[in-house]
Amino acid sequence: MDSKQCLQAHRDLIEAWLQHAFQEREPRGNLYDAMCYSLLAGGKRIRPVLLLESCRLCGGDPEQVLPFAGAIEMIHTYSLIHDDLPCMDDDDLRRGRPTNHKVYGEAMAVLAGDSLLTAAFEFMLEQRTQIPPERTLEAAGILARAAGARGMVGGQVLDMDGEGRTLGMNELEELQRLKTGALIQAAVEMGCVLAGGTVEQRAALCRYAEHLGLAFQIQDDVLDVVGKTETLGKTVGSDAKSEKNTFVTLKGVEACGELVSRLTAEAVDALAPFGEGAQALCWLANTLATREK
Ligand code: GRG
Repeated sequence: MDSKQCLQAHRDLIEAWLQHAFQEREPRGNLYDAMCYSLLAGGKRIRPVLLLESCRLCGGDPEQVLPFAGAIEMIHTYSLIHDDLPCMDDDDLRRGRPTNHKVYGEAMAVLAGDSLLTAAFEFMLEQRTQIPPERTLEAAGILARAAGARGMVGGQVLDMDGEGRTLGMNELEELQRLKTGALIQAAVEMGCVLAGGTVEQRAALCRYAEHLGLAFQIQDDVLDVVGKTETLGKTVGSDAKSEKNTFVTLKGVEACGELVSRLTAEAVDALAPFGEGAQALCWLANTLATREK
């Protein structure tokens, strides 16, 4: 199996697991529909794939850790639902479809996000797998920390605080390290911990994720600008959202491209201790760096 096939197999596993996650439903109005509307809307599934592949790389069985991979995608999805709300980014479209609140209303979108966040912990702690309890607890702790005030939510707050003023490169990196990077790093750490990986393996995966997370966000900023320029014929900085602090507003598209290449090379270097085994993670880093959406 080559790298692409290996990661596609992980993606198929997580898609199938997510499809069945909320099959048993209590009568709760359209809460479950709202949750599944966003969860099953066909995202790239980068975080669960990172978790499953890190687990495999450290000697674990990806199928055994599916509830953890599903949990991280649920938390990612909740963050997108809440981020799209009128009180935050006020977006109408996500993954090519109307945003959750446009379909189900604001109150239900808040609740769908809340339920996905709590369901994540329910699935991880249910213990239906063969994973030893101490590894389960450690993995759940990693995710809790990465998702909350010391991670993703904290990054969102720094982002809000930075609105209306120009952030420096260090401030922007710190913000993105939390907002986007924390979940990406949690994914690889959880995979390693669940597989019973070594301290050295965990450190190497963390270095990989740190560089990958930053490269991913910078590329996202570039695609945002390039997409807008191409579809609307607008120039950078010509609408309200372009006024946000991004790597492109700070450095320009060209410098961002160079930064993404450098960070991707560093992510790949970090995996040297794994040798040939890390091919799929290297392929993923290079693919994300050159992605067009
Ligand atoms: C509102 C609690 C709360 C947190 C918001 C992560 C976040 C913090 C907001 C999401 C908005 C955003 C543009 C974040 C930057 C990270 C990013 C590029 C998210 C999109 O992730 P992908 O590309 O999305 O993995 P898909 O759709 O493929 O899953």
